[in-house]
Amino acid sequence: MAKSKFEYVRNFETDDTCLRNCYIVVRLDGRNFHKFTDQHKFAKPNDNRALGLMSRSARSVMEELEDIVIAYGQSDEFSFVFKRTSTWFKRRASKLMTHVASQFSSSYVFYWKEFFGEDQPLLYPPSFDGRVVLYPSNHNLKDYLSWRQADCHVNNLYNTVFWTLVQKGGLTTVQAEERLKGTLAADKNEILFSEFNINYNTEPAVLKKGTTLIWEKRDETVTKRMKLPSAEEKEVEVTRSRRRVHAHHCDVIGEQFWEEHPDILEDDN
Ligand code: DGT
Ligand code: MG
Ligand code: MG
Ligand code: MG
Ligand code: MG
Repeated sequence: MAKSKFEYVRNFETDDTCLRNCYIVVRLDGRNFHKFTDQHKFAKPNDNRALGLMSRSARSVMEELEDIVIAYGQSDEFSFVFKRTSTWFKRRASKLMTHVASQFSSSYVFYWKEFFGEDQPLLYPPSFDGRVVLYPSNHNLKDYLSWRQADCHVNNLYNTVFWTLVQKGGLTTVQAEERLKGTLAADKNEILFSEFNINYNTEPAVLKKGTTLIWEKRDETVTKRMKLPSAEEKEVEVTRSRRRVHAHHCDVIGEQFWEEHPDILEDDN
């Protein structure tokens, strides 16, 4: 077929192919969630319904898109890591990022009711920004995930003390902020423990560590009805190994997680 005279405009498209051998990380972050969480009456500092919905949406991203080996989320953000050998969408950054962002956003809306029920309707369409970052080594990728998990820890400790001072200590938000100025992690732990009898270490792991999603093979047993030659039906148990996305709320900064799940990362050489 002859090319139209308009065809040349295609050459204006820029090449955004991600460098070979690198892990492709797409990080999403809720747009203006300060307002969104306020208007939808999210519990402070952490809303379990919201965390569940974030996780559910991230699982849908992993199940619907190809080659994501691990995802990590906390607060209003989620990072998705494509395997370094992925050739999905010819490694075009814009394609990968927009597919992740739109699959996540539509899932967030689609599953909203499952987590928030009828009492908290979705008041307006939320959106998520996305960015792509490439990491050339396992070391860099682990440091990236460690950075996000350290951020989760620092923010959660701060928010836990802050809202405890307000909700249980009767301080205003301004007074709580003043009280925490210049305090170190140990001071915050101490305020929680000595003034409110809260041991930060026993707070739920999902809040302290965030959520890590990975593919895992596990045995699953289901009961099936089988027709016997005699036309009788019989219930039998069938065990199959199934690969599914599983959530962990564990430390990813140390080596243990990576030693326990050696299939997530490919070798550096
Ligand atoms: P951005 O990302 O620049 O468009 O603006 P924001 O407002 O989304 O800022 P960001 O992403 O730095 O901070 C996340 C906001 O979401 C922050 O105001 C705290 C809020 N948030 C996240 N998870 C929860 C939650 O479980 N409960 C409540 N109450 N707020 C939450
Ligand atoms: Mg932001
Ligand atoms: Mg945000
Ligand atoms: Mg954020
Ligand atoms: Mg198309």
